Amino acid sequence: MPGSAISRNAISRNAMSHNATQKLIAAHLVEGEMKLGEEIGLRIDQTLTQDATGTLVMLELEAMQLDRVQTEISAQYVDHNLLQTDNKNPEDHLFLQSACRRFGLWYSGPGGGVSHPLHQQHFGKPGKTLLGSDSHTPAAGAIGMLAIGAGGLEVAMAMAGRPFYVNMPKVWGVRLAGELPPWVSAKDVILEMLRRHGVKGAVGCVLEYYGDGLRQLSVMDRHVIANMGTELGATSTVFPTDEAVHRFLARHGREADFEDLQADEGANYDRHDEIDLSRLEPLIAMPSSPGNVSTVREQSGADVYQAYLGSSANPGYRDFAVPAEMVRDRRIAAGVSLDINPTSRQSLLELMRDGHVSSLLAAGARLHQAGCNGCIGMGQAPAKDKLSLRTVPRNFPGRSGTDDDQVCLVSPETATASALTGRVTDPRTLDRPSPRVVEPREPPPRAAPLVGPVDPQEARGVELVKGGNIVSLPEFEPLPGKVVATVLLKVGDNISTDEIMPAGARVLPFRSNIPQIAQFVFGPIDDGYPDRAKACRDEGGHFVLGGHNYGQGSSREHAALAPRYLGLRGVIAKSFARIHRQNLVNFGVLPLVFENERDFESIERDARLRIVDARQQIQRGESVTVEDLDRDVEFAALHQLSPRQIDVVLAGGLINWTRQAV
Ligand code: MIC
Repeated sequence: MPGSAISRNAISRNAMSHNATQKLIAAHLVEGEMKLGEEIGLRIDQTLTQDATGTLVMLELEAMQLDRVQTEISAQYVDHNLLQTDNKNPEDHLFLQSACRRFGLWYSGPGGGVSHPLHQQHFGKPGKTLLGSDSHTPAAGAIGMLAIGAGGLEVAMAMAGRPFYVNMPKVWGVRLAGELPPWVSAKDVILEMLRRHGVKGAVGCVLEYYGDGLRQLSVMDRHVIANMGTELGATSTVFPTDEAVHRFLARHGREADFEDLQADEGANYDRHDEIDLSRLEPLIAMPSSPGNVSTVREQSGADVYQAYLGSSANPGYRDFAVPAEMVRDRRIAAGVSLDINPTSRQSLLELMRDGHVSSLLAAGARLHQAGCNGCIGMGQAPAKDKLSLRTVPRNFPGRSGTDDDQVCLVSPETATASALTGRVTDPRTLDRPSPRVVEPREPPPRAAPLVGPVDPQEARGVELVKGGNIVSLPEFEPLPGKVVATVLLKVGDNISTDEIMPAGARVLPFRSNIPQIAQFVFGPIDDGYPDRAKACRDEGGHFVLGGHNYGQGSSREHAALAPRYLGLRGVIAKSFARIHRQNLVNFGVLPLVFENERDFESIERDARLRIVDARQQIQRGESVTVEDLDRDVEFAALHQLSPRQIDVVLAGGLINWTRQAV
């Protein structure tokens, strides 16, 4: 296994002053140099998988013939596929449970709660690296971890003890000053970042927060901010550690895991920003992008159909307790659905103990089970064209499960104020003071614990329990010498993985069945795509042309794997989101960037494109010549692949490459 000790590189850099992110990177660097934009290999201490991506990860571990995970901690959570409308989801749960026993993982079953807050509470450790098959994994940066989201295959590799590869990020220092005014909370801080910088503002960056403003933010407030750094395209988010982190760990009985993590005196950042918290006001991301932010003040008045609390983006005690105090002894407006999605079984017990659940229910709220639920369209879909105000991290078109949905992202305060009045309401206009909620200091109530790994001897005898919906991974051939393929689809900027590979209660149960889930690829954009793709699969396959930030959003590798299964050979885009681009590489799809963006306009759908000597061209240099056979012209595209990524694409993907490397 390539180096498990800190490399010499890292040590020599220790002589310089580092920010907190650079310290985390230096302590885990096993390959490459910490030079901006260059590929580095990091040792991964912990992994997190959730069920919607974890079933593939377990199939990948099986394909890799892994005996046992090599990480310090690997944990699997069941939090997405909770609706059991037929055999599929329950069979996934049984499969995951058996895989945890077989490979040595911790297991949290359905009803246990949402992966990110649970992981932080049970295993999060300052100074450690965490790789998760979920793009919101960076939430653990709240306690000084370097936590990164990635495709399942890379997480599987990390479980096998391999390094995780990423380009050395810019570190973007964000100084927080002042104190949040009443009715303004952590969600408004990250919405302010999205208002300023948009959904691709932090691509290639780690956001590092510092400054006096941190004093007022609890660990769970920081979790909100770190979770949604992903919506800015950031590789991760890091907070230094302090008394708040110490208190958090002590409360969960893990005081000994505290580690001091601070930027050195005089450490530099590659980019700078500053937020005066005292000047913030309640913000709202309007449909259908987290970057479409305006003030609640400007949007107030419109009728609200649904207010939704919970998800990995607002999972803290205060995110439910403040709303509970706001509605205490009141009724929500007639006709509004106030949906409560508890974070975990334990947090539900805690909110019950303190009378918050009864206050919410008495006001007219609906209580759902602990988990991700409607955040990924697993229930609670809103009516068409009706406003749904949610504390979730994303509002991409159709993600709620409803076509033409109108989902807005807001703080718990704004969601609750709007539930009370029935209209989009700035909570500052309510005629009452903002409730003061004190985070509990005592240890959380006892709830069923996570199931720990079984001993290696017993593990070897465990059979994987594979129901009929668990289908082994398709095999892919290496990149051919000559690529001739049809342009099947042209899409615009910021296409999310929710549009490429939709989620929702109808589609999610097929996450462990690639041939079936492939029928839904690009459904929200062009439902004829799967059939057209199949029709040309044996004639060289197809290309997709994309705008900027192609593949933003989720880490779901299905958004690369299922189109590849349908014959996708390459995506030529103006730019890519980090995780999706790597997922394309992992499944042998060529990610190319237009050298001249004008070429995007001139290529017609259904055009035949040819890359002669494709293998040699990508090995020779950055630029690849693509011929448009219909117009008899050629244009240049850049592959921007590292030498390792070139080998992976040539091999037809990471699994083939790993087999070759053995
Ligand atoms: C999401 O918010 O889209 C998810 C659910 O967290 C996904 C994971 C998935 O698609 O299963 C993510 O962001 O990675």
